[in-house]
Formats: sequence, C-alpha cells, structure tokens
Amino acid sequence: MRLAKRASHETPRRTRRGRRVVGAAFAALLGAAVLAPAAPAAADAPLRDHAAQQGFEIGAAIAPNHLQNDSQYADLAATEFNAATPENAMKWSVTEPSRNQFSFGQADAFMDFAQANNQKVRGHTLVWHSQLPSWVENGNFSRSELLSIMENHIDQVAGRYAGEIAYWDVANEIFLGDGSWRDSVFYRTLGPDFVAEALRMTAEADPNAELWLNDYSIDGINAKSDAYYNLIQDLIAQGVPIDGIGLQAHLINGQVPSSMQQNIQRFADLGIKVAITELDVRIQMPASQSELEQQARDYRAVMDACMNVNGCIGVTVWGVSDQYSWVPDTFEGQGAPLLFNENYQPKPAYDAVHEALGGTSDGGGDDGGGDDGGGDDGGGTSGPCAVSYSAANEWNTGFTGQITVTNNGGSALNGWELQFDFPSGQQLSNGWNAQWSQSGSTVTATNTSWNSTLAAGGSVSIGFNASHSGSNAEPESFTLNGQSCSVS
Ligand code: G2I
Repeated sequence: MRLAKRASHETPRRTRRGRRVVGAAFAALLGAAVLAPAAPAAADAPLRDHAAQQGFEIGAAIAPNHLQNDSQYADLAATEFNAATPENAMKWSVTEPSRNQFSFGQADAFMDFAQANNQKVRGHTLVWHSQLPSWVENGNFSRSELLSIMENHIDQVAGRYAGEIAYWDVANEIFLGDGSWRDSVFYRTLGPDFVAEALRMTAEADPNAELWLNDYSIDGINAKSDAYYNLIQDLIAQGVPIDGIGLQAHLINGQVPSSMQQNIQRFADLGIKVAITELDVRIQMPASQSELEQQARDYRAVMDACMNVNGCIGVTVWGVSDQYSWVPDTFEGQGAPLLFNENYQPKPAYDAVHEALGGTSDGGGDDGGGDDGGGDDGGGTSGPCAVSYSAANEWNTGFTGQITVTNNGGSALNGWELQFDFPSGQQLSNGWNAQWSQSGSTVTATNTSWNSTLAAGGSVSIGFNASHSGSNAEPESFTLNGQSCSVS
C-alpha cells in the first residue's frame, strides 16, 4: 500500500534549471566541445565524440573529491565521457547519514560537473543493502515505518534532482548468486515487495527518470540473471514501472561470459533497456603486456556485446583511471582494471573501446576541420562521399564490419542509402545504426529515423555482423544515394 505523500519536502530543493536547458545553454556557449559533433570525429578524437555519432553513451563513475584535487582526473572525466555515475556521492550513507538529516554537498558537486560537461547522469543508488547508515541497517522497523523511511529518502534524493537524472539505479544488488533474495533490512521487513515499492516511489519523486535495477555477476546467462529476468517479467505483468537493467560487469581478465550478448538480447526482448553500468576488468598484479592485451580484448568483447543489441544504450566504466579504482582495496593483489593507467596514460583497453566506437588507433586521418565541400584538396576527400570500411573483428565463419560514411557534398542529405556488393559470398546477419538488407550480393544500409540527416561534412558510423565461408574480401566500391564514394 502506498503511503500518503507529504505535501512538501523538509529541505527545500536547490533551484536548478532543467538539465536539458542547461545542456542547451552550454552547447550554445561552447559549441562543438559539448555537442554531438556534426563534423566527423577525427580518428583520434575522444571516446565521447565517437560515441555521440552513434547515439551511444560512454560513461564513467566519478568521485567529486578527485575532481577537486586532481586536475588530470577532472580533465579526462570531462573530455572522454558523455555519461556519468556518482561513484559514492548519492548513496544513502552519504545523503542521509542520520535520520531525516540530508547532506547533498557531494551529490551537488557531482551534478554540477556532469551538467557543465553535458553528461547524461545515472543516479546511483536509492535502495541498497550496502553503504547504508547503521540507523537504517540495524533499525528494527515496522513495515509502515520502513516504507515511510524509504519514501522520505527517495522523495528527498530523487526529488532534489528531478528532471536532471536520466536513469536511477532504484534498487541495487537484490539477489544472491543462486538467484535467491539477498537478506537486507528491506527484504526482511517488507519482503520482495520492497522493489516494486521503491520503483513506484521513485516514479513519483521524479516522473522523468528511467527506473532501473542493477547488479553484478548478471552479465551472462546464469541463475542470478534468470532471477532478474523472472522478476522483470513479473513487474511488467503487474504494471510496476521498470525501464532498464544494469549489468555491472565487474570482470576478471579473460573471463567475459560467452553468453553476454545473448543475455543482453533477452532483456532487450522484454522491452526494457540494458546498459553496462560498472565495467572494469581486473588483473593479477603486476600486469604484463600480454595481460593488458587480453584486457583490451575483453573490453572490446563487452563493447561489441552491447553495441550489437538494439536497446543496449551504453557502457560505463567504474572509474576514470587505475589510480583510484576500488579493485585493489577489495581484491588483494589485483588491479589495473580501467582504461587509463595510474599516470593517466591510455592503455590498450582504451584503444579497444575507441575502435569499438568507430575511432581508430592508427592515427590515420585527423583532418581537423572536415571538408569545405568545395575544392578538391587532393587528399582523398574529393567526390560526394567517402567511405571507410573495416572487418573489425573476424573469426572462422564470420566478422563484424564497421563503416563510416562521410558526406563530402556541399549540402546536408535528408535521408541516405549506402550500397555495396560483398565480393566473396558473405551473408549479412544483423546490423546497427541503419536499416540493413541484402539481396544477392548487394547490401543496402538505409538511415534510421534518428540519423536520417547527414550534414555537409558530417559522417555516420554504422556496423553489421555477417558470415563468410573462409574468404572475406572487402567490398571495392560503395555508393551513397546512387553516387560513387571514395574508399579508404
Ligand atoms: O564495489 C564496487 C561497486 C559494486 N556495485 C555497486 C557500487 O556502488 C560499488 O562501488 C563501490 C565504490 O567504487 C567504492 O568506492 O562501492 C564501495 C562501497 O561498497 C565503495 O567503497 C567505499 C569504501 O568502502 C569506503 O571505505 C570509502 O570511504 O568508498 C568509500 C569512499 O571512498
């Protein structure tokens, strides 16, 4: 039963402009620095530029204390990521350490940074058995008292940032490895219902936020992810609001579950969104070069598993650099789990994520400012369009193809169609960022509703999976809206 909602909040919310307004204002001020770039992202552009071109989110867990004390950390957090999760700043122990005494200094600092950098925010987290202050964890509450404590907490925290948070991790880590319910004050006092209650309370506190569940070790198909699959089906059947499931993906080097993409797909097939919310890949220290290369392959596999499924909206790494990761504090002798090392240098894993997003790591084509569309600069950007094609990831019987199409004409295309022929019998199986079809050897990729405009000088990155039977020659020519493109 829902409790009556209080008429007003105890602590007045700070007056905030809505995120979108803030975003637009900053975008107007800062131009390309914060906008999804209209011009093609240079090959070596930051992750977020490539991600933006694909409508994909690449996020990091961010800690406000490091933002203040470490400018390298703050720079990378701002320039590389278009999404952000507060690593600890919005947890219960930080926001409501004593009953009904709220403290938002860290959470506000985090929000200010994310908004200044036009980053989509994942609120983390409202109801979790861990990082609970002892007054909650050890309280002996009646059902109605705990419901009112939960409602007040959600109301104050989610309400404060209403309209500014894209996704809330409403309930975190509610199941154990065997798929049974985890013991917590919430489960003990309220039974499994606490999840539906928390989802409804959050919907009321912030009607614009998407409502997500989140957990670790549910990256592949197993008893624990089955429990979420069943719970989410039940919630949907009961009309409880639920928008997404976060797979944390705290992984061990070399151990990406083989069923990860299939698992993501089954949740997406339920009609909810999926994201990788806390990715890191830990290595037994000291990390050798070959372990770092294995780690890069793992990052790539996770990126591909998400990007290959419509409905998997983004990947967030759990920290900016190896410098401050939670891993060495928790797993003795293990570390180096992130994209940048402790000196903020990009690791092979960074290149792997960069390539998965459509960037390259060969530095092969930074033309700085796009083409003016008029003259022939003799550098391969003449003609109405340019295509770069790569068989990014090849195995015995198949491969992933990545294509970047650039409009070198002087005006925007409103609607586009790319065609090419597979030369050696390859067969398309699925694709993304375009509508894909194959007839005989001819493959056609047509714009989706959200990338139908291809600006003058703009580019779009699209991709597909296809099978081959041993030989995988690359297509030699491409047309865009019937006009032949230069190929690189
Ligand atoms: O444990 C890894 C993650 C698993 N999923 C939920 C996440 O919220 C969780 O994040 C970690 C943070 O990365 C750590 O930074 O959650 C830990 C707490 O369970 C965080 O650790 C805490 C330490 O336990 C505290 O001693 C410390 O004061 O971080 C605090 C702030 O640095």
